[in-house]
Amino acid sequence: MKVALLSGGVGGARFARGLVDVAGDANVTVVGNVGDDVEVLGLHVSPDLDSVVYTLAGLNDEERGWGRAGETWEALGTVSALGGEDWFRLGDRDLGLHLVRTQALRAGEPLSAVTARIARSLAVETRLLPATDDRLRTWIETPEGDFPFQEWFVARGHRDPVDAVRFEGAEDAGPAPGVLEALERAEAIVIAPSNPYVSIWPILAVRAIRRALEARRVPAVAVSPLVGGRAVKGPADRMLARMAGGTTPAHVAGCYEGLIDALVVDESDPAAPLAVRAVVTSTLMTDLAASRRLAEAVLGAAA
Ligand code: FO1
Repeated sequence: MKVALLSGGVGGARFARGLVDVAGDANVTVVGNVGDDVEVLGLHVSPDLDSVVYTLAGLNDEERGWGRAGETWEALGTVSALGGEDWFRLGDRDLGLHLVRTQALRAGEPLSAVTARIARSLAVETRLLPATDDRLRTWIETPEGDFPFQEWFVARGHRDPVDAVRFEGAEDAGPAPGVLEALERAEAIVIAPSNPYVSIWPILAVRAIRRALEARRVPAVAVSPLVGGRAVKGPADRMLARMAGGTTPAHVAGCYEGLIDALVVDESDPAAPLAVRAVVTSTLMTDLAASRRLAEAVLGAAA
């Protein structure tokens, strides 16, 4: 079955690995979030694309969740010693990728092209596309002020409660080459167990992508990022509580109104009826086998 997967970083990457294992590389296109891209030390970092590519290449750090396994921090140590920008931690191995990407972008190569090249070089055969090649940045609105995503997430430890999110540049952003074709050709559209507000909404903020989902002729299935009403990692539960009014599957489904036909929810979450079909299974991806089982349940829900 041909699948288009909308994905954020860590949770999405884990799910992508299981999905690719079940459906095969040739059948999966991952459309990744770029709203949390950031320029650090003059380098363009695309954390969510990198989480997917590192995970599919088997190079990711499982424990930290982001970046590469076996990482060292010598360059960052020098940056700190020189009083440089060290709030966003770039490891030595990771830095190499950012150097290559930044140089390519400066030379005029679109993000989609350099992403494909990096994936190929790391022997990743799954198609990975940024949602857009245009500049699109997530901003977080809080009682303490508005912050660019990574400033809120990393520098401020995502502690400020979130009143709203907005996506700078989304109005003028077009889908990256291949994104609409992947959505049109897909036999199922899947939304990964990622934070709806800051991982999936930035993708849907590209108007043509949202329209493609609204006009779909194939099933669209989202996976809830909650287990027992709590986010496995990150601030999704606090954001849902404050912005949607609760942390049940219904609140997650509400984030994708008109865009999905089924929501895959964890067995520990309340089984109240939803506006879309609920598919109950274990969603915790503790290892590859668990990610595979979840992917099978999702494909089953789309069949
Ligand atoms: N997350 C942190 O909490 N602290 C960091 O210093 C940090 C650095 C970093 C560097 C490269 C990269 O690809 C990701 C990095 N992340 C870091 C993770 C990232 O901020 C978030 O996980 C995603 O943006 C949310 O999806």
